[in-house]
Amino acid sequence: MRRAVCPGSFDPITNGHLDIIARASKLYDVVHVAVMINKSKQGLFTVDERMAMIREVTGEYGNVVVESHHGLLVDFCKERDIPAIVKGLRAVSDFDYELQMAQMNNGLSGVETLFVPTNPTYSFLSSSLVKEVAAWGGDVSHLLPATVHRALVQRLAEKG
Ligand code: COD
Repeated sequence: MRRAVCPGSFDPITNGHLDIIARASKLYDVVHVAVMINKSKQGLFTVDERMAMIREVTGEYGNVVVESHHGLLVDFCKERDIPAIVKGLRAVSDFDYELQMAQMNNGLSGVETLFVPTNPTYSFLSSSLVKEVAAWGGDVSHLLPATVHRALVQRLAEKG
């Protein structure tokens, strides 16, 4: 059984994330989507809300398992016997940090990181930018799955 993990904050999941998960799901038997918990970062959505949204929008793939983890990504991998991390690369600006993490993770546990070039349609897309644009009333509906977009608009309205 070939397993891989797509890790992230997913606050919330965007079409850029989804594109990488969909492509990984064609390459591996099982893809674990790991919502990594960062207690020092207050998210717009709770971890449970993020997981529910990811489950909903990845349900059609059939081989995606959505989980959360507090701690090191390499420990998540070790506990589940996952040999590969799949990451999307948007631009050169992503590369430096992603390379550092890939090398650190490999040094810690031998886990490999595979980089998938982003779909150019989403190369500028990040959860934080989407939240910022939406908070100022910009239209981000084409950048998120419809259910996620509705949840984002509602959450921002609740927050005032
Ligand atoms: N196109 C393609 N891919 C994308 C796009 C896009 N538009 N947007 C995001 N992605 C991919 C990237 O691969 C990105 O890395 C991943 O999705 C997750 O993105 P985010 O923004 O949801 O999450 P980040 O960048 O906050 O995630 C960082 C991690 C949580 C993966 C990292 O900090 C981590 O592994 N933390 C766990 C603790 C740990 O092990 N630390 C040591 C690391 S060496």
